[in-house]
Amino acid sequence: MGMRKSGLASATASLALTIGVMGALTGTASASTGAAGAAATGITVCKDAYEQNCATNVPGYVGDVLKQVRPDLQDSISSIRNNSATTICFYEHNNYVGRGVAVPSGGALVNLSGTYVGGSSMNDVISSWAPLGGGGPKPPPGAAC
Ligand SMILES: [Ca+2]
Repeated sequence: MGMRKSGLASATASLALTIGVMGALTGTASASTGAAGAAATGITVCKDAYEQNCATNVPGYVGDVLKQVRPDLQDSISSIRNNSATTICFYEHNNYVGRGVAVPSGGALVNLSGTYVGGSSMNDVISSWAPLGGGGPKPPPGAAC
């Protein structure tokens, strides 16, 4: 009797340990997927200035923010960070049309209210984006594209 209880307690402790280890491994696996996997584009778009209220690791090609990323971000993006490997051009209309603003690899625009293209601000207008073609020099953050 005492022996059975002890065996059960041991099995339970062993199971708990296994679950704990699995949890740790899963955490490690998902962290490394986040760093190197397809989902980690490094592109962050935010509803508010200074990188507040963000969607992280959004796709590199987004033709329609409302349908592909988050409905509330359509015409609402106020800051951007691009930690992808390429310059991304962010456009005011769907499907890569209209005024565009470049964000180079490793660059950010933390307050689009201060970024003017064609005489008006790029704040709360962005509706699509895509990598900027060509192998030329990187444009400065905020350059028209
Ligand atoms: Ca906004």
